Amino acid sequence: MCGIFAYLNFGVSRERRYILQVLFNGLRRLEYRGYDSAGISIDDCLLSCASTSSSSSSSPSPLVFRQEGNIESLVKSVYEDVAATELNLEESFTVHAGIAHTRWATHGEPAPRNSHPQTSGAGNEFLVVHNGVITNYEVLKETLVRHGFTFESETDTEVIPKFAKFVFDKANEAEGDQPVTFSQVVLEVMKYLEGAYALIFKSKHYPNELIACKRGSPLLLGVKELNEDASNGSTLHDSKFLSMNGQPKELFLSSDANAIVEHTKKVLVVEDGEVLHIKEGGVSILKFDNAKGRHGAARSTPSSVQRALSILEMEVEQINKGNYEHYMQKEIHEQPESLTTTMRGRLIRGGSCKAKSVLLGGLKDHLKTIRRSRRIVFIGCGTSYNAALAARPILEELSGIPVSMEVASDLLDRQGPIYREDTAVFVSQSGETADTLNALEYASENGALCVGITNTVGSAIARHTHCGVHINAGAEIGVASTKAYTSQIVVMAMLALAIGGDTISNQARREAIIDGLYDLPNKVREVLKLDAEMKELANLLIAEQSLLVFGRGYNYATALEGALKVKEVALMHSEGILAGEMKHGPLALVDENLPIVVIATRDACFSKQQSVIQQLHARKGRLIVMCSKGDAASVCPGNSCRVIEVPIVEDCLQPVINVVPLQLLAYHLTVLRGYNVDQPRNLAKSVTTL
Ligand code: UD2
Ligand code: GLU
Ligand code: MG
Repeated sequence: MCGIFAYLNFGVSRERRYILQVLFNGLRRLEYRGYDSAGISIDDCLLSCASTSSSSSSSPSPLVFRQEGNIESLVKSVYEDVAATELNLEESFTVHAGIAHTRWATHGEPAPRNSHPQTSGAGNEFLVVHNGVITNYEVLKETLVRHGFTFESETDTEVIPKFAKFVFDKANEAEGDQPVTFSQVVLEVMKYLEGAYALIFKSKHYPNELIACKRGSPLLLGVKELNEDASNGSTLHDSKFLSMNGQPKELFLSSDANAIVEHTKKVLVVEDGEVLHIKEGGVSILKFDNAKGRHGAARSTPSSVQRALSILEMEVEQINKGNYEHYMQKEIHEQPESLTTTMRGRLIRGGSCKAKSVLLGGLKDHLKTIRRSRRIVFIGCGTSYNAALAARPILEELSGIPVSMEVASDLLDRQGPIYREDTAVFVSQSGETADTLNALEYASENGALCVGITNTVGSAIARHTHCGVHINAGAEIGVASTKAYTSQIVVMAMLALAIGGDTISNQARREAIIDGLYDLPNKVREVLKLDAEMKELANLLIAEQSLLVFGRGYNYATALEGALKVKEVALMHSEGILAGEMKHGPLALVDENLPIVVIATRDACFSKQQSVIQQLHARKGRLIVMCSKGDAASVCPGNSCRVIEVPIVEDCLQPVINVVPLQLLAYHLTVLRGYNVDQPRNLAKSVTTL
């Protein structure tokens, strides 16, 4: 998810122009991660405080610049603003702390007020850039509102700088005490934050200092000592700030090594729970002792830790797309993480007298209406349609409500009937798909309850539906959807659990699915190990004209989606075929040349698929069988076919696992055939035209 970056120069004179360039460049290096807005903060130093005077009366005020859209539009607006004020680009700072952010909205639409840095209010006493999600922001916000704070954004992040100001003001009210330090303020704030985050704090009260901390989201510190000979070792120690003797240095913080490696290879990978305090050119690291209770007394006295710097094994040339060559490859491999984010805060563990359950905040007030509807209609295009198809069986099973499927354009072509008693579910990664949007308008006019499932907060579908669920898969850049597909299926499985309610009769089934969801990221990690095997298979198929994929039941969707991936990126004809339809046409195509993938993992359709394999084999079909681990011998007649063994999961979640080898196959086929993986010929990421 998005990125953060900070640049602090100490003991070395840097012009404002240079500082801006370093910050913008840092953001450009993070661009590949996907984002929808960006922002920075630098100091508005009056000439009088350009020296190191630390009296707060002459301390610099942080300035904030934020823009929706790409980094270049931020850059342009910053230079325009600077030109319109008295800020001098040539002004030099011997010490300065700047912070920067690219945002992928999770809370509140992309807009300048929702971009980061988020602020404590007028005067920017505390500023924060944040990657991740604060899950308990609502309660914190209520508390702060009670204490007179007013909020300007819809972000979860805004509670953090405001809470910091609250803590700071409280500490200063207590007379006679030592002045509170920046790290004390942040440590207190951190005690109350739940969720996942990487944070950097900047404050008017602590000029030229920065605090960085994290839980869950990645964060690195890069250290560039400008006088290497004089520095004695590279160990960071609490009481002794790194180079208290005032060695000149430049420090960089980033969510990604990409933005650091061009400056220095000496890094410290920040660990969960650690708080880095950068002050006077030194870095101290404090850490909560996790062994103690979350709110226990012991936790309130963090201990200092000593950490050694490591050397990045990365070259500047390597720095686009992280360690991956293509976005599609990166997105396939980050599915364990994207699925975790999709489920975060939505699975309820239950307890001794409470069943495990699912909480979809965006739907909870509408569940009764949905349960009363006469039918549920899934509406989507392409991959999103396939994801809905994968989820349809479990939704029918748990809700008992008939579920029908509509390709958005076809529904509109037919002006198919939609009624007030219908629940229409619109599925779209971008939330801007033109056909799906038109179908939404149509269904809405016909009085149906309209539910959105989208990856994009603030998108047209999110805004125009009555309610919905954000899949929170993070930005997807490759045109061929991969991680959004698996997150969509998971959201719709959770939707089935939420609508199904908890009757005694389906309790065991529900609990098994919830357990399966918890374990799903691990199982995806396991299936990703097939990467090399899929590359080998791609090598065998490189010159083929066509590939058929047979599936049924839960995995009919997998067959369609696997074939769609091969078609759209590898530019090879490929068709997903409902295995039950085999004898009504497709069997005529079978010969010893045409490669056929048959999905035959364990579920209620397994024996039928075994029979399909037998029949294809009898016609000398060139078979590639996907089966559950351990089934290779039983699915492959006379060892005559190639086998892809995948981990077994709860049947309704199996499509999430089974699609992964096909995504990998499509990816490798594309690379080996020499085509553009991320921008396939003639295709666009969001289809916003009809
Ligand atoms: C919300 C927060 C989430 C977390 C959680 C804590 C947002 C965007 N999400 O997540 O980050 O703090 O609360 O409980 O602030 N919606 C539509 N159409 C769509 C998608 C969503 O109308 O296509 C609505 C939905 O009904 C809800 C809102 O948008 O009112 C947020 O949806 P969500 O899925 O992000 O909601 P939730 O509770 O998981
Ligand atoms: N949850 C925060 C927001 O929506 C941060 C999102 C991010 O990681 O960019 O503003
Ligand atoms: Mg698509």
